Amino acid sequence: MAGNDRSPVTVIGLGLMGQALAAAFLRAGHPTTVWNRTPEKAADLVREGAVLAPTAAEAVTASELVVVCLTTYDAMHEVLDPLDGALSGRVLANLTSGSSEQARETETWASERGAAYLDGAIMAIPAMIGGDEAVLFYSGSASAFEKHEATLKLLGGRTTYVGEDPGLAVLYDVALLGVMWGTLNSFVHGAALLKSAGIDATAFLPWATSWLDAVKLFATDYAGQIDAGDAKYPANDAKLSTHFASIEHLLHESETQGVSTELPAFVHALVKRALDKGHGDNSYAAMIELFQDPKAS
Ligand code: FVH
Repeated sequence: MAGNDRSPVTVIGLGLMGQALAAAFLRAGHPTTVWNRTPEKAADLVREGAVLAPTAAEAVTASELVVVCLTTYDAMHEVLDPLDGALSGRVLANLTSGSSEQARETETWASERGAAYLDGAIMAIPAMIGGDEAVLFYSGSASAFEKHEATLKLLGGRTTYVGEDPGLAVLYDVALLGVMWGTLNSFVHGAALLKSAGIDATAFLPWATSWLDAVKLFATDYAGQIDAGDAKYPANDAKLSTHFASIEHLLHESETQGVSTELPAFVHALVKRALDKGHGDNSYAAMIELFQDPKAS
């Protein structure tokens, strides 16, 4: 029986994340088999009821659903390549971080061994696993996800299947990380500007976070404009030329306040390119054309 309330699960890899994954399955009452290169790391899980398989092959054959969480895809191949026949009929849910290219290659590799493949990306730290806010993306075999959805959702309340292309989970993951770094860099740069005038970052924080609500509204409009695909980008809120003038202010203030200009100079150069391409009267969504055409940069 697979995919029912208490179907067996195997977890390969008991690092910080793998242990959290196995613990979540155990808490929900799933018979959980674990394997780790260093078996001592299974001690707590075994006390909680997990079965420690003596070999990776025995771990894999203990359950239809095999969750893998290792450092790299190379490590995954080191562990699973020698098993071959054992993988047949299994659903491999690989939560190891890698590239979309590796995810696609691994789907081919798994299907050659008779296994269905799901590539997953975890947008959470171990302490969040099993919680309502933990986001996990899966892509690959739709039927495998459907069959094991209830079990996989035990790892995070915001577990989402994003499509058949196994590379998609990784792409969602890195795109969201990009949003995080873009936002954090801007926040820290803004904090540096205010610090230069004696204002604490904690005083800036509520303004920064409420400003993100406004940014959410802008992005909502831009997402529709990008998807329309008609290159119209109506400036419903502000023209790119208006943005450009404000970016020049940010650049100027950074210079005069003795704060690094690296970040605003980068944004300035990007937006300048869009203006040079004739997008001055468009919305900020027109910037998509720069990112979609790296050769033109
Ligand atoms: N920890 C986190 O917050 C993040 C969140 C987002 C995504 N990740 C990814 O999860 C993968 C594992 O991360 P981790 O935090 O569990 O990492 P470690 O604690 O360092 O555990 C690594 C496990 O991999 C095993 N391992 C490594 N190389 C090999 C190998 N050649 N053969 C067999 N096993 C290998 C290692 O085994 P051992 O050292 O205990 O014997 C651990 O089980 C990772 O892709 C993150 O990016 C986590």
